[in-house]
Amino acid sequence: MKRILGLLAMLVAVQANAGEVTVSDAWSRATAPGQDAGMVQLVVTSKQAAKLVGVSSKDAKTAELHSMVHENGVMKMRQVDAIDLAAGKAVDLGQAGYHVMLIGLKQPLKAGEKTEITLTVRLANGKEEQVKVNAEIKPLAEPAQHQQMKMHH
Ligand SMILES: [Cu+2]
Repeated sequence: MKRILGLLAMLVAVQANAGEVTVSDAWSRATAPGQDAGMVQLVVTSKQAAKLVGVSSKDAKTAELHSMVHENGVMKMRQVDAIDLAAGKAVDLGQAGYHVMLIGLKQPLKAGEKTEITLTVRLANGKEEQVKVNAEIKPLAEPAQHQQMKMHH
């Protein structure tokens, strides 16, 4: 009995320490020669209502949260301060019209490698949580996506 209680206590402890925020399906694209910016897409889920409020990267000078909208037939990207995360809902940044932008890459993104970013999430209870994410780098984008990158910079 004591052993079972001990195990239960351990389980509870692990759950209490587990993050409120999980990230999956993080990926980016390999960069074309001369391209010094990249986009990262990912799916983020927070157990409690939260906001994604920041992002950083060791592989780039700057990392920003961006929205992407069609305006008069032109795709435009803008930096946003925060992205809402409803409690328990998996938010696919790409589907929601967002992405993480890496600006001033220190080295090219190569297919098959990974790039690490750190997300900052502000929870409804006021606490902030940092989540490290390894984004898988996929092979180079199709021409249409190159155009988007050029418009941005
Ligand atoms: Cu962007």
